[in-house]
Amino acid sequence: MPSSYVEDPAPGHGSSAPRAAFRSDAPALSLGGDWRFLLSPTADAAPNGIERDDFEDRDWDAIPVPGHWQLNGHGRPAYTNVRYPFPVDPPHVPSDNPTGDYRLAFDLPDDWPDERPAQPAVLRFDGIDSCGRVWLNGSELGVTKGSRLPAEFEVGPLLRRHGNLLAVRVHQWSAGSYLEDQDMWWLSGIFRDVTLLARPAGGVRDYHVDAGYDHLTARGTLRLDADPGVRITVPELGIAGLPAGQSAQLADVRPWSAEEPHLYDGEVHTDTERVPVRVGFRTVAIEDGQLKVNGRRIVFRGVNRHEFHPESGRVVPREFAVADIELMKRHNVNAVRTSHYPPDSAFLELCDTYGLWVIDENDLETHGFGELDWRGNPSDDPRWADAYLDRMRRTVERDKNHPSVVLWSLGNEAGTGRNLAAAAEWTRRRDPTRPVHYEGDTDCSYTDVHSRMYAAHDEVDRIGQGIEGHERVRERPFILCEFGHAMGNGPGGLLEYRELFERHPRCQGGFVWEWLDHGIAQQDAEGRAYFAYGGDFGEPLHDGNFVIDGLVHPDRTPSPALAEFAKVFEPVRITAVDGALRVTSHYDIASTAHLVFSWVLEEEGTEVAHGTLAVPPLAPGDSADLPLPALAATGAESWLTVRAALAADTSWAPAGHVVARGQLPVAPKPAPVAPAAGAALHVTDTELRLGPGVFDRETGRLTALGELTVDGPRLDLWRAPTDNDRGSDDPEEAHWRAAGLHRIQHRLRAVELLGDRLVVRTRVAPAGHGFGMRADYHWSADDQRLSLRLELEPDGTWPCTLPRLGVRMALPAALGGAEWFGRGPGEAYADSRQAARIGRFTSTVDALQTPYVFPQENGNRIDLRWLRLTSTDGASLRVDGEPAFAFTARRWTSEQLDAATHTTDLEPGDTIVLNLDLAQHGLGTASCGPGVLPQHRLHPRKASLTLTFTPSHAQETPPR
Ligand code: IPT
Repeated sequence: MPSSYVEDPAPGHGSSAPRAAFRSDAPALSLGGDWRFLLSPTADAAPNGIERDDFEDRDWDAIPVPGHWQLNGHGRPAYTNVRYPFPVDPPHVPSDNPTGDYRLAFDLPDDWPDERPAQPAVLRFDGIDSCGRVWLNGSELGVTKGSRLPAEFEVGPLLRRHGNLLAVRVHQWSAGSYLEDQDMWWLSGIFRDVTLLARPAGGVRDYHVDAGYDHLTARGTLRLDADPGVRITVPELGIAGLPAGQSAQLADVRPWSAEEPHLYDGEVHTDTERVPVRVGFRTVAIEDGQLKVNGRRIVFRGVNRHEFHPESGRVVPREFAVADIELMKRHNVNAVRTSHYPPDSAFLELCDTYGLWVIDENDLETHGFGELDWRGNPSDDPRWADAYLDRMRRTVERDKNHPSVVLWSLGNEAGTGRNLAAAAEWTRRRDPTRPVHYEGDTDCSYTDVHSRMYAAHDEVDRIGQGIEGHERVRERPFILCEFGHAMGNGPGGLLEYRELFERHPRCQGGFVWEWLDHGIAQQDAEGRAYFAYGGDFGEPLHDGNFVIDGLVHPDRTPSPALAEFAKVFEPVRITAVDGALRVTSHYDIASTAHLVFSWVLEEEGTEVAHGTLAVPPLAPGDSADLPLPALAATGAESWLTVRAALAADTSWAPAGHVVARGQLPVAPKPAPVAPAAGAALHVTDTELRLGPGVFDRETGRLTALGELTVDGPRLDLWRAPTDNDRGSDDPEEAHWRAAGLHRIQHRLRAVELLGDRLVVRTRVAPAGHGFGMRADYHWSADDQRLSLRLELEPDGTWPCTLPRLGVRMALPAALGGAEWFGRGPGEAYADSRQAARIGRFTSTVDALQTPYVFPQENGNRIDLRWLRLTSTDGASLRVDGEPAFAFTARRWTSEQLDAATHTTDLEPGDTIVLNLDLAQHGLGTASCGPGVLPQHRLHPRKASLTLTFTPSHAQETPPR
């Protein structure tokens, strides 16, 4: 029989009232480190008496606290998205309820205050997943639930100078698990800090610093709410000992914002305790249907952030939190939704300091009830009312002093019901300074902000026009609490969302799902590193790689999508308008005075001139038109690149960091290079020779280019489907496979020898279908160059779009270097191409690959004028294209990429597979959200592409 507290829907018990998280000058003892640990398969199997001093734990293992037992050699992680990994039988949990017993013996440090009667002290747990029962020195302190929320227990009278014994029994499953169905790994244990805090008599129990800003008068109002006797001092503002309950009016304060996070250092204090505080003045309001901070409309250019580390799970070392924030700021992210629970408090301190708007979300999700049409959903069941309120209180009380927090969120995907409405009401009463958010309240009956997830562009447009949704929501600010599902390669369509946020004042941005891939670092049998996802730990029920959907890879390497985000949401836009240069500020609050502007002129990607630009400081929304720098006429294709960079170092990036960039064409591409012509066709029994090209006599296939052995090029329509191709109820991939695009056949219609030209006519089609594509290869050459004009024409009625349209060829593996003039440096697709600029780039075939945790199409470079692949011995192959083309180059085929499920499945073969494309289908975000927008879809069409191949020889080895 399970212990009653485990299955009790009520919150835990025995802990003290929730309060703000803070560190003071009172003594504190971190209890992190190695604890003794025993994992039992069920609660009943756990030993009796672990709280007793004389209990023998010599056979137990050591385990780090904070930590998850599944990532420290006990049990295994499991991933489910929506479904509960146990029967939905609330509030019951499985009998097989892994139970971890933790024991720690500790002494008080010598300088710990020693008073009679005993000095008060609290034992603080910042997070135990999912339910912990706690004893100190044989006495039970209580039970805590609410995994990502703190619990404090009074322990003063129980403490001993030496030989304290702390015991904690942690159950993997509890009634609380029904409220914690967030889309993430199920990971258990004491995973946040444990601290013993001395509580001086007459100290600061709790406090709320309310610091408002009136943008009309530039006045700040500072008010401290706390017990009588508590005071606040902020020297810079001349505030010395303002007592709790009083407020001070302050002229000319510098407000706090995500763009200018000004904080005033101060202290909340009593005679016996001092708490350092950082005060940020700002006022959040909803006016005219818009969310405003300090009187200004703000736009969330945000991300959803889970707490995750590839080795330690939801134990996130501080330097990783800092790295996250620096990466966000450097990529023009200005907001975070703490999906779907309050993060470690340290993260919010960093948001205050660096400047990010935060939606702080309660630790609550009951998504799995959706599978039952929300029958029995705790959100509307009175038995869970206390638990809902308890969680919300612990969130708000803990985090109320952070200026970065501008909205409270009741939770995520928990249906709707009275318990949520009550939580909203309590929150509004407790903290009238921040609006309440919850996406599931679709008609805003108890929330302040209209929020949706994954709404398609046209729907957002209708919302912006005020012609969609309940009457009440039409007057509210609108945000996308989730959009742009960043699973695998994608999302596409961010630019079109940004345009909507600019068109409609009430559409105030959103939060990309999500910040990072939750891949768990593993090694295969050969010791090769890879990242694991759902199913890799033998889970009977799992949701595969749906947990790999971030803008950064698990090790925080930015994915191409993050570069796209940075470009789409850049705070300054640089464009060409009627021969002038227009600079527009898209900051919400800051002026552009902190930026310096510079320009570079490049001819065919090589810098020929540069200079600086004097741009007057612009207020938000303003723009300036500047004359173009006087530039000498050039013969080659030339582009002017203008950059806006930080003038001085900031906390998140050094001076010179580029925040925005624009490119203007200066001199167009000269007339296209004429295809090679004039060389005669030589015919032997087995071969056709045309300039540097050698063809198979029978099939007309190219077999050599000069000294390079090649195979192809042949028409190719397939790509390894992306997660977005595979997603949605009506996946593009299913149509492609049904049409047989992954198994097309090439029928030779004719090989025509026409003097100085070779024409190879084919029809390309999948088995079992009547439609196909005529692909005719028109070859001509001179002595050095071989040109192909590919003529394509659909035949019959095609049922679907095409993954790609181009040719594939095999090249010697030695051609592992790449240089091109076109867009780069990163990958780009039709609907995710803002980050790719025109330039000359170098890379290697290996470095061209984006190692998506779940392998799929990647690495496409677009708008190439030319490409050169090189080998270390000096051999090379240059390809010029008309029109511009795209390429991917890999050491494996699309079919191998398609079959791979982990990065370690990709083994280099003995050729390089080069795809040269006219186009690829866009990416979209159908893995969760809308598919590819009509303008980015690739339909079968009549098309022509000219490619000129110029091979060059390996350098001869110099004589010895
Ligand atoms: C949405 C969830 O809120 C989020 O946690 C995550 O699971 C995301 O989907 C997909 O990765 S809910 C979905 C039903 C729209």
